[in-house]
Amino acid sequence: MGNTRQLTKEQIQTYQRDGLLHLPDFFDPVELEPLRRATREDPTINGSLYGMVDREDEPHPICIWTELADDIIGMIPRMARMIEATESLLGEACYHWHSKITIKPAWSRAHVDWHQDFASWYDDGVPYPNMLTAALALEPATKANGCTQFIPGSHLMGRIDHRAGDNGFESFEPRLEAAKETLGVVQIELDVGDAVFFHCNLFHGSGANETDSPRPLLFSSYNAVSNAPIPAAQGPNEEGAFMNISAAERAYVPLKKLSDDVLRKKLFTSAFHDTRFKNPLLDLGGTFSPAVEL
Ligand SMILES: O=C(O)CCC(=O)C(=O)O
Ligand SMILES: [Fe+2]
Repeated sequence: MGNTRQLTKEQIQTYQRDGLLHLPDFFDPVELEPLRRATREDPTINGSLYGMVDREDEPHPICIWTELADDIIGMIPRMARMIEATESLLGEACYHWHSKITIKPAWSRAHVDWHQDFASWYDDGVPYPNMLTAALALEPATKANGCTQFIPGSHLMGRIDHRAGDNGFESFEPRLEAAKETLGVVQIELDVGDAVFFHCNLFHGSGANETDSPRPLLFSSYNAVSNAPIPAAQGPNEEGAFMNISAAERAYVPLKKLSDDVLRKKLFTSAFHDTRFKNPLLDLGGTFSPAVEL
């Protein structure tokens, strides 16, 4: 069974215009049920969650991995529909960059502050903003539980410097506010199995969870094969450094595509027990808080 979900020309044009493409029913909830159940039973994801702190110091739990094991979370990023949709949008072959599960706990005030993912990937030495992320819902993501929000079209603003320059001047906030004003914010609600693919320069973030159940999302990020990092161009990458991700893990490694029926056929070893998650270097400072218990 090959890819059951080829993107149309119109969908590719939508992604190019908006920097995002919402794909309802990208996975059948039946395929995701074992991962959904495992995440409900062990919301610590095998004790691998760390808090990414927002501006108010509230920890937003995430776990991150680069190597793809034969468990469900190592197989999903290799499935034909994921890779082929990504390659249609990037316009060339892709490789896996990293994947994450972010869990917004019940009644959590933690935000994911507005950001562009390419801000940190640029500091990994990546030359072109030809990268994207696919977000996949393991439980419904709603306005009430803090679904991810986006500023459609903001990827066309390019990468916006989020650090003050030599003269102490920083234009991130005014540019972000102008983008919100002129382009508007969309909150993308997702049902189980729905996906949203988004460009690495698209502004996004998410708000509080005002419900009594957690909001887990699986994010898989990909780079174009021709766009592997330039080692000499690496900068001070907060995310990569804190999460202890090496240059070798960012380099191009061929991605072996799996058939689209691996979840239906239950060909996985476990839900997430074979993945080697990254552990943050907590001594580097305040971006991550220690392991989060849910
Ligand atoms: O969990 C979310 O809503 C967004 C997470 C995100 O954008 C990130 O981890 O880069
Ligand atoms: Fe992000």
